[in-house]
Amino acid sequence: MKLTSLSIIAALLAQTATSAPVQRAECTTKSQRKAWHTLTTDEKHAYIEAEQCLMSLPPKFGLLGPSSRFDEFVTLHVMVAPEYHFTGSFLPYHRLMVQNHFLALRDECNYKGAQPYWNETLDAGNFKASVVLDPETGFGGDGGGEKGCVQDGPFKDYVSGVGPYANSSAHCITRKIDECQSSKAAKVHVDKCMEKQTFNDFWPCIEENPHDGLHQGMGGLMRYFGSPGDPLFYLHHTYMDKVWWQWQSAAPSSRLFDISGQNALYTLPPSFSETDICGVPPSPDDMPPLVSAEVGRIMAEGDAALETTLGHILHLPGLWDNQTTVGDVMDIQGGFLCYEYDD
Ligand SMILES: [Cu+2]
Repeated sequence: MKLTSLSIIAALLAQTATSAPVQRAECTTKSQRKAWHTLTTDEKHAYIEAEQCLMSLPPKFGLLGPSSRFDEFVTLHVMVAPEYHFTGSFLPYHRLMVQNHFLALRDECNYKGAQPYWNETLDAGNFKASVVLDPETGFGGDGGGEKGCVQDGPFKDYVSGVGPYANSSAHCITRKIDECQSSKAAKVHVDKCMEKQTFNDFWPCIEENPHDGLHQGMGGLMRYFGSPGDPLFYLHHTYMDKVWWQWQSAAPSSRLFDISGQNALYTLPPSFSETDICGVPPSPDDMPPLVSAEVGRIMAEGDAALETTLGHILHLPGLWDNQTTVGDVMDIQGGFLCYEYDD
C-alpha cells in the first residue's frame, strides 16, 4: 500500500486545529438503520440517487486529488490509513466516517432515509447473487473488460480522481469478486468474534475475517485504501458498525466504553501476519506502512502513550472537525450519534 506522505497529514492536522467544537445534543429521535435487502425499491433508489448527487458535487476543501465531494472521503481515508487500520480506533474511526458520509448525503443531497447496511452473512460465498449487487435496485455487479470496471448498475460510468492507492489518476470503480474471500464474511466468523469478552480480542477478530472478507471478496478497488471510492464501502462499514454495536450491547456495563489496542500501526497484529483461510499470504501492498513511535505520538493526539484511549482524537473524518474523540462515538445513542439498528 503506497501512501501519501505523513508530512501531508501533519499539515492537514495543523490546518484544522482551529475548527469549531463538536455540537453535543440529546438523542431523542433515532435514525433507523436497516438492511439493504429489507428496503423498498423507492428507498433503495433514494439512497443511490443521493450517492450520485454526492459524486456530482464539487469538492469543498481544496485537497489535492479529489474531483468530487464523494472523492474527498476517499482522499482522507487513504491519508489517515496508518492511524485507523490494524489499530484500536479502527472501529471508532469507521463509525464516524460512515456517519459523516451519511450527513453529507442528508445535508448536501437532501437524502431523507437512514444509512443502510449490507447483511453480508446472507451472501457470504456467493456475492455474485446478492441483491445488493442488482443492476436495477442495487450497486451493480462484478467488474470486467480490460480494466476490471463495474459493468452495470448506477455507478458504471463514475470516474474517480483519487486512489486506488495514494496516487491520483482517473479510474473507474473496479471489482473482481472472489467467492473464497467472500466466504470470510460468513456468520460463523462473525459468531467467533461475538464470543470474545474484551475489545482487545474483539476488534482484530472483526478486522481480520468479516471485515477483510468483504474487501477481498469484492476485489478491485475495495482491496485498497481507496476503497471508499466504491459506494459499497459505506454499506459494508455500516454492517461492521452494527456487529460492534451488538457486541457492545450484549454487556454494556463492561463493553460500552471498552477501548484498547495500539494507536498507530507500530506492528502488525499476529493474526494479520499469517496466511488466510483461502491460502493467501499477507500482501505488503494491502497494508499501510508501519510507523515509528515518534510519528505515532504525533498522529495519536489525545492518548498519553501508544495505546488507544477514549481521549484519542479522530482526525479529519469529515474534513473539518478536529475535535471528535473515540469517547464521543462509543455510544451510538449518546447524543453526538443518534441511531439504532433494526435487529
Ligand atoms: Cu478503512
